[in-house]
Amino acid sequence: MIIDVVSIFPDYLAPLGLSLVGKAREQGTVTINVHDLRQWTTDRHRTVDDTPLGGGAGMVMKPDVWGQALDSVFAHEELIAPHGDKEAAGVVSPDGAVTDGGESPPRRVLIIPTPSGQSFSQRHAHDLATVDHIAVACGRYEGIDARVADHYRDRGIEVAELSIGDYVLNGGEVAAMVMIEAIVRLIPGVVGNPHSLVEESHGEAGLLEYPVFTRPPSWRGLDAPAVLLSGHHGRIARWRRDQSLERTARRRPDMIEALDVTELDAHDQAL
Ligand code: 6GU
Repeated sequence: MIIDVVSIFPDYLAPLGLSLVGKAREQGTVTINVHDLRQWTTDRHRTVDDTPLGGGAGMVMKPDVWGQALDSVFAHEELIAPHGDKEAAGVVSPDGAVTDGGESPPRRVLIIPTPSGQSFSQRHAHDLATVDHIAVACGRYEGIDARVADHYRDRGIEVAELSIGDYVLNGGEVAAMVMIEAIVRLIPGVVGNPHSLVEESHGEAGLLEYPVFTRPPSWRGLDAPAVLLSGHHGRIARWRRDQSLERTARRRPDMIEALDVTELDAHDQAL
């Protein structure tokens, strides 16, 4: 996967060199390029914004500068991963298997982080983890001229305007990092133990994760639940299931409403 991030504060994205995402980059599982939007300005002041048409507070990011930036980033992709020749482009697993036969055209998505977008969820993360090329357009001020999204959609690029929650940040950079981390950890081989992806909160069960404990069994007068020390796998699974349900009901009643009852029952029968 290739991810191109465009921002007027490229240094803001430095944490993408650390930890799990940093390791995935070193391994070559993902290529992340961070670009300074101002390199695509042409005026002496390197202007990226202008006053809103129709009036109002704040500034709007200029479509011409974003157009130059995103044209460049999406053109670049063809050079790196020529359509139909992924093997030559180096998309080969360490064991030599080619990930994709090269029959399908590369999937390209433009993510525009914005507080007025759809809510980014684990479902989006799973879907975006299968994309060949993601460009992330980080806006500041009051946002990016709306024609930018329309233009790339018209050109056949999937455009996802996504919010990370109901609060306002100063720009898209932190939201971009949140989404990139959620996506990259779902690419096969990035998280060491694939089982840790299965049971986690917001996974398939639609429930929050149960509470977890480790040694010592007693700490500052607090005992870990005895069932976890029983060695009885069936009782442990049942207890964890109950804890997940109780925790979800208390903390996220909206998630209980959304549960598929048939699926829930099927899962419970198996315990
Ligand atoms: Cl994606 N951007 C900004 N600026 N603020 C946000 C957000 C995104 N998601 C929640 N708040």
